[in-house]
Amino acid sequence: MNYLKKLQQAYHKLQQAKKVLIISHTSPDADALSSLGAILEISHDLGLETYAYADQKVSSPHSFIPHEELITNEPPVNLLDFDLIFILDCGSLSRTGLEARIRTMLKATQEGRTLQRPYLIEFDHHQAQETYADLEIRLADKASTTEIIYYFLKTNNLAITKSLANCILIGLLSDTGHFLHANSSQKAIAISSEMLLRGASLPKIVNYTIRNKSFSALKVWGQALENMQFNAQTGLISSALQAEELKKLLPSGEEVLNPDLFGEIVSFLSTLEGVKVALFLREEGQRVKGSLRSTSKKYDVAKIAQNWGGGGHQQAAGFSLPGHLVRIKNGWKIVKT
Ligand SMILES: [Mn+2]
Repeated sequence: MNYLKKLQQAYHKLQQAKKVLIISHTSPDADALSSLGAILEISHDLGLETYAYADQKVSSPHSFIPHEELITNEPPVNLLDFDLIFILDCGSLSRTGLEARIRTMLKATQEGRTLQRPYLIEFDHHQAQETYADLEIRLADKASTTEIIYYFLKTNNLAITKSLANCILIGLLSDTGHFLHANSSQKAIAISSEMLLRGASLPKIVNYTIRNKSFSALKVWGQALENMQFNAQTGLISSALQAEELKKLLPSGEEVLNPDLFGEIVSFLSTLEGVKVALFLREEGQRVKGSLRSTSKKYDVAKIAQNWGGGGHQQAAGFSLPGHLVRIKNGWKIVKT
């Protein structure tokens, strides 16, 4: 089935539903949140009851994403209360924050212990890791999940309101690094232009996505640059921040960092001349989180991230490993705690 047919089927399922659970990935970025916002609006227009969830979502006092106030980090009580689950921009089940519960539910119906469960629809632009949804719309050549939502609206002849236009443009701008990354296709730029014609506000989005750094966040940038290492032979640039360093820069309770910050830092590292791959590591809780960028399609960082249980795109990927960081000569080592 081609993807336009699948998008029609997805809308058909949504029209039939009464109560829909909409999920995006843990520590949601702007594409994740604006995808949630868009599907929330479309569901409300159909008169559905909705529950929108993203694990570890921080509430932002300056929310600029339409309907963001309706997205919670409180997991839903019972998955079987819903007749439809929309999974957006997640890459894999492990990033939904509900992996164990969804697997248990799928197993229970497979084994006939539960007769009915919600229908699963997935919209995603990450490379495939596993197939679990009843209807999977995975388009790895699309710049953002909101680009897929644009095709969803078009194929089903749905009106693109000003707030939907803002959602689509926010996802496109943030996932293409404001049209600097290789995924800034002609189509992505054409859709963005159409969204402006439909009332999306570029200056407002740029203000929130670029001119959004706090004082402490810039201090974190400074320390990350201070710690950077470059190997001219391999073309690998790396930097890391230990929990101790982060704690010093962010006096307790002062603020929660924007989850996009570390992605922006690793993207900036990759701008050094001669870099092939950039790696940024940070300690968070009992884990080390890594972000990778590559400067050319020749170096597939999604494959590197997959080796460590993560995933992502060819030129931007991430992973998370249990352990902590130890400084060694010319770099860092991840040591099991
Ligand atoms: Mn995305």
